[in-house]
Amino acid sequence: MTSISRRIFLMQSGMAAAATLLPPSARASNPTDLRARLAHDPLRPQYHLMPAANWMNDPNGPIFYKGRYHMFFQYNPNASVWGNMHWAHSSSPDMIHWKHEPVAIAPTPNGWDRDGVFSGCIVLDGATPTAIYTGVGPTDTPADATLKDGQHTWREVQCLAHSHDADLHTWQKLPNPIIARPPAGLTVTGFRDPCVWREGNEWRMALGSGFAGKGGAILLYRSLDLRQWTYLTPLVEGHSTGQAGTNPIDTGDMWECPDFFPLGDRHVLLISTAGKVLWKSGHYDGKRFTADKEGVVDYGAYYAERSMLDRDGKRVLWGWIPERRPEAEHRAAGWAGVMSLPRVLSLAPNGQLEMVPAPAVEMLRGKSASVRAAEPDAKKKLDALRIHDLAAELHVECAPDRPFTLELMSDGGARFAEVAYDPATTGSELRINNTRAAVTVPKNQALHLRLFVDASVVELFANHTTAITERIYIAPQGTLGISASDMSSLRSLDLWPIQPISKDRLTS
Ligand code: DQQ
Repeated sequence: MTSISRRIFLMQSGMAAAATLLPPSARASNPTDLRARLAHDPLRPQYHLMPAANWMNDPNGPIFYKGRYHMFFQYNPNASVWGNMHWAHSSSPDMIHWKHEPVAIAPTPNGWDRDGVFSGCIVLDGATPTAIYTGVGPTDTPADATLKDGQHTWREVQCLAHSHDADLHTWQKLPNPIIARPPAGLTVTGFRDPCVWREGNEWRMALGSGFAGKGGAILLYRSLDLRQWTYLTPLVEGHSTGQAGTNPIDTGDMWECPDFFPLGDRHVLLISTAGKVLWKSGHYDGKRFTADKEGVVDYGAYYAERSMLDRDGKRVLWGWIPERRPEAEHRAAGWAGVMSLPRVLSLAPNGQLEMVPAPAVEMLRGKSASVRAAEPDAKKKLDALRIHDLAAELHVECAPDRPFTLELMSDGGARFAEVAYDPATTGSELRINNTRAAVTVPKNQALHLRLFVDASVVELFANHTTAITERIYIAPQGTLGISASDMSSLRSLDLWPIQPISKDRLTS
């Protein structure tokens, strides 16, 4: 029995879907033990989406459809390391509480995606949900290779699958790719991760790519029917980073996971390269995108972004939170990768990308505790605050013109996280542990920090413009306390316990 048919068999035979997500080593020995270990692993987040076990990476094709949110993501059903990519599927009424659904799209043996169902998007073709993704497979000739990263040599093609069931459980693939090779005459550094949108009576596709020796690029295609595609032009091109390296992702010469959409009176392009998600805002004339402002979406562990419109038409961004510990450790742990919290995007009048955690996250808050600096017993109140079970949200407002440090310490006095702000360190004013970011506080405003602690994941937001996602592999005994370096810089602090989204750490 192949691993795919074994999974289908297990699901049909009535076993819980989550149980089928366990690594083979555990299935062979004692699945209950591994399930219990995963359910009690204090490093596993409790209110971020993640599979019950094994490896996940990029969000794929998030969509609000028939009253539910559907999230698909890169998933290895066999191990907690990258490889054998499938599209896993989870659904939610609110973008916060998730239910794991059966794996949506698996590689077809001997098919164009036999070596991996890579990232992509979902659009509605009339009323039909249609997934457009990159399939990878072996090359027939060396000229077919579009992915060469020093470890793999693969041919990448763009594939289409559609679904006709309301729950998006079953997907039918077209037998052949919709785009089988890069445009003639271009030597590309990669050819993947389609982002498709409707434009007038046509479809458009932005595809992640780059030109050898010249830098990252996004290729623009058009189609009338999602099946026949014509290459138009590079939507936008970068510059060579000049860095040497065998993997064009590491050198920044390949742009992965493009996401392109109108926002405010402009267009925004998001790309992933060299371990970071970058944003560009500017103007699109139907063929070329000219950016005049750019920045970093998240300075920490955050990659392979993908956005969608929520039920109210707001632009919501998702990203993959990768591990930051050695592979041997996450292989042994039996899980790797977490989905970020949803973030609502907007554009400031000057073209700056702004980002806040989706208001829906607030539904998880428990009873708040607050400290106002003006209160005489502020320090005493701060000392009494406790974060239980590494699941909390903090709001901190502090003076913009003075250095300030906030520490989260275990009862035993060990440091879990240090958040520091120093307006004098231009370009890296904000820091959490060893990760730094730029934050500029506008005149007459305070510095506002929002911190989401969820086991080994901490998402930090500053003034709508800056984010750092940090991984912290410390599981303190007991609670965490909070201390501030300078009570006169601290204007206020609010703390909420955050409720887990599932009774164990496995999600339903
Ligand atoms: N992950 C996918 C690719 C994409 C990369 C493969 C980005 O489609 O380029 O798992 O993390």
